Amino acid sequence: MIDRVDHFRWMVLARVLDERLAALYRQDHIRGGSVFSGKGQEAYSAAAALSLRRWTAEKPGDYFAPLIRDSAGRLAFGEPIIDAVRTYCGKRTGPMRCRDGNVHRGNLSQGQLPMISHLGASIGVVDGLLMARRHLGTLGDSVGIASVGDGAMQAGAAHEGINVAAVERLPLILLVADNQVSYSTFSDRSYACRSLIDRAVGYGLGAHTCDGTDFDACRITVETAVAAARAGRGPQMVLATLLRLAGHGEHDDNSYIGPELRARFGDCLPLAEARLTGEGIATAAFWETAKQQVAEAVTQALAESGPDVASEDWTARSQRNLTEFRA
Ligand SMILES: Cc1ncc(C[n+]2csc(CCOP(=O)(O)OP(=O)(O)O)c2C)c(N)n1
Repeated sequence: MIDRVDHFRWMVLARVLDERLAALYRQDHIRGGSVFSGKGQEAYSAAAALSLRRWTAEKPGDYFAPLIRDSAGRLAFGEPIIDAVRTYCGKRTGPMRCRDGNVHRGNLSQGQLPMISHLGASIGVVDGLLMARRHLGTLGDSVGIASVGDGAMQAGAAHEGINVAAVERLPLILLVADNQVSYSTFSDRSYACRSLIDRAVGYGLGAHTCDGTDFDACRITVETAVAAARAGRGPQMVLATLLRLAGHGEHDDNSYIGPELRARFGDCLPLAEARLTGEGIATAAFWETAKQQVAEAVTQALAESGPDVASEDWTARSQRNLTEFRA
């Protein structure tokens, strides 16, 4: 079972990191495109990653295909803070060594997929990894999470990926965050069914829903879905309902989100903090530690250099030992 205070700790770290990255964007330190915030989605994202098994030297673990709102999940699944800062700031020491910017980073050897597209393409990639491991006889009870938004659920790639997972009974958890808006298109212009969870029946997926602003509900729901997939009960869909609390990216001021929508949804972080504080659990130290960890990563990354275009050989990351670039 996930420790709920630990869950909160990852939420805080993600919020602090996202806010610092947004500040770096405004200070013109970002080289890899825009900055994308997971503000409001930390509870759901961290719950997902904490339900997964990390990889060890001896044993492969689960897969996590995060999206642009998944800072919390990335961190909770083991991504070093500095990997995010180095990638966003275009440092050759970053995990993608400047071949990819901002959110297009990952580490396959840790089961964390580099994001290829926000619009559903990662579902088929997780399917493929799970099928490959099944064919090799190394899948065991591993599972994979593919994270998507309400907009991505309308894309053809998502349909194909979900259908294959269902037909092959893959241990996939389709993690859907309906945050009411895809870029600036509201959900009522994205789909006409009552709720996206209705689609689970049509595809043949297990169905789970939660209030994405309630960190306890997120944790319990995602853990249940992951346990079902791990136990061989086929692919599971989880739908969290919440509101995107930032712009699509930092270039977008989010002004099209009206007061009614804002009034309908809370922010998972203060809600979780109030609950913990009410139970006598002190939270201030989590903020202090997170700010210090993020500040250290930013100071280090900003002091590092970008790629030397003339000397880089641009071979794939998998073919080179990263440590030589960090020396
Ligand atoms: C094929 C394609 N079309 C359009 C885009 C631009 N785009 C990126 S994210 C996005 C909206 C995604 O919305 P949603 O899936 O709801 O996720 P959210 O951003 O709300 O987390 C769009 C239109 C893209 N990346 N790829």
